[in-house]
Amino acid sequence: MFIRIDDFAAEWTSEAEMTASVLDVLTDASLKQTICEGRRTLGQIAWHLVKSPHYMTTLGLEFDAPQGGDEAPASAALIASEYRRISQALLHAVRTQWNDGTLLESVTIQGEEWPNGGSLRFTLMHQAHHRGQMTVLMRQAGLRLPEVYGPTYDTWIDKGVAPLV
Ligand code: NI
Repeated sequence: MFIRIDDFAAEWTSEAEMTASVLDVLTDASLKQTICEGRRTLGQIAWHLVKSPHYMTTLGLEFDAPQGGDEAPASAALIASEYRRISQALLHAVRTQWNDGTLLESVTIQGEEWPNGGSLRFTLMHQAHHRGQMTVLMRQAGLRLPEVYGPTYDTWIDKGVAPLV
């Protein structure tokens, strides 16, 4: 969990940039790529990443929800721009409405005590989890992936290095 706002801010800023770089590669057509028949699409997972930071308002933070409803938009550009807005809104809310002491305060969520600093950590891990799901679907949709935590197959090739198996 986070015990300092500055630590969260640094990590969120870096992770949000990675997420935005992944969302920027999406095309409208690729949003229809599915995990398997009848299950979530790439567009739905991307939209889940845009909507989920707003769950933090249940812990007392106040900021605007993303535009649009529960249904994933058909526009990849809209998903990416709404993500940038919501990720900055979350950070701004944490910086201006909470302090280091608030991170130690707990909220009961479904019968469990969650310190706010733990909820912020969960939000980051949850985002990384779904971002990883997205990159697999994006490859299956024929998109070229950006580097997230290291080189991709394509960037190894660009460097003249045999990709790791
Ligand atoms: Ni989720």
